[in-house]
Formats: sequence, structure tokens, C-alpha cells
Amino acid sequence: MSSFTQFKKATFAASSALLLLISTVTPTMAEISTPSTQPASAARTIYGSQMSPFVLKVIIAMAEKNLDFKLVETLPKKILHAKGSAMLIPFDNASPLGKIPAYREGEYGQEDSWTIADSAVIIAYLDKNNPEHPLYPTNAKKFAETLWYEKYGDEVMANIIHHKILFEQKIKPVLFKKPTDEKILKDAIMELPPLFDYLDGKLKGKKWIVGDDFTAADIAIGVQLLSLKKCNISIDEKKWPNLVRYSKDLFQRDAFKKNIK
Ligand SMILES: N[C@@H](CCC(=O)N[C@@H](CS)C(=O)NCC(=O)O)C(=O)O
Repeated sequence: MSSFTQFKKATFAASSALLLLISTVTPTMAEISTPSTQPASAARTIYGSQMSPFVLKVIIAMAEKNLDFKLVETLPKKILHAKGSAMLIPFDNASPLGKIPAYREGEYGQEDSWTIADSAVIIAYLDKNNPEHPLYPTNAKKFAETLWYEKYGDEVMANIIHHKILFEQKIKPVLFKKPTDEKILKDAIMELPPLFDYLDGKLKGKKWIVGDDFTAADIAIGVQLLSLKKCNISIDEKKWPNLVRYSKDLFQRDAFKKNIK
């Protein structure tokens, strides 16, 4: 490993540790910088909170690609408004829908500053602009499969795991100081087996979800599996052995390990 790569890894590790600390101390807003080796025009900023699996997707993708970034800690516009908190102007400027994550390159207010939103779009851009450690295959069919499984993670899995399970068990009590609705939680857990059946079947004989290469799809599925782990929901190895093996392999990757609290 080159000393440059080691330096980048070290700065990322330091930023992750800081980020962890700050998100524990103040869940609303903070700004953390990683010492960057890049010109100011290329400085990367992510707006969001690690509580969000979509933000985590981008953070993990950047770790996989050894890219430096600065996280500006913020909740989505809707939640800030509900809590009577102000929205950061640069975040407002970067996120047309007020959702997290949003991404900026360059400094807010500078002429060459550029923004884009949505985790899948941000990762696709980063991958195209930084070809080392690719997250999207060049083969057309594998590329399409990556897009499909990324969508499956972001939409099908997130609709149950993020919007119902993680929200009821973690987000609602912490952010809104409201009790978990146990019926919603229980019903959502009952919705998981068909998802596990599908993924387990697709993983048979494969290392990663589209084959031998780790892709953005594994990150999208992985962050949802990570949410289940945070909620102490385990996957039955007897019923879904391929999915359990895959989860273990995912969580062993450095980029995931750094973000498992
Ligand atoms: N498809 C988007 C989804 C982002 C998203 O829904 N983020 C949530 C936080 S986990 C959010 O900002 N919700 C606020 C809202 O829906 O207004 C992505 O992948 O970035």
C-alpha cells in the first residue's frame, strides 16, 4: 500500500471516529473536516447524518474508493422544521428536496461549487469521476443488475427495514421522543421473510450480489442489513444460509466495520 493511500485511509479513520463522537454529542448539526490533500475546488462535502442508511451508503462508497470528504451533520429539512430548527443555507442549496444525503464539490458560495443529491446518483457520479476501485461493472448486463439490486436495497428493503423497523425502533424514540408503535414494528418484521427468500436465492453460488465483484448494490443492500443488525434482528442461518454468509462478508469489509456502532 502506498504511503499516500495509507495517509488517506488514516484521515478517513480519524474523520469517522470524530464523526461518531459528534453525532453522539449532537444529533442535529455539526461540521467535521478531514485534512484534504486535494485542491479546494475538489473538496467534497456530504450533508446528512449517519443515522440515515442513504447517507451511510455514500460514506461507505467513499471509504471503498479511498476518497476524502467532510461531513456536515444535518437532519432532513422536514425533520428540522418539525423540531423548529433552522436549515443550513448550504444544505438547502445542495438538496432540492431537503433530503439527506446531498453532496457538494468545492466550497459553498464559490463560482465552481457544484451540487447533486440522492445517494445512488452521488455514488454513480463519484464512481465515474474516480475510476479506481470501481463500484459499477463495465459489462452491460452486470451494470444493469447492479442498478437493479441497488434499487431493491434503496426501495424494497428500505420501505420495510428503514421506514418501518429502524424508524419505529430507533429514529422515533431518539429524534421525536415518541414511543415505538409495537404493532407497526411486529407487522414489518413479518414482511421480511419474502425479502430474505429472494436475496438468499440470488446469492446462491455467488460471493457478492452480482457475482465476483463487490459493487454499489452490495452497499445498498448492506446498509439495510446493517439497520437490521442495529435493531438486533437476526437472520435465521438454517433458512437463509447464503444471506447470513453474505452479511458476514459485508460486515468484515473495512468500510463497513468503521461504520458499525
Ligand atoms: N432516494 C434517496 C432517499 C433519501 C431519503 O429518503 N433520506 C431520508 C433520510 S433517511 C430523508 O431525507 N427523508 C426526509 C424526507 O423524505 O423528506 C437517496 O437515496 O438519497
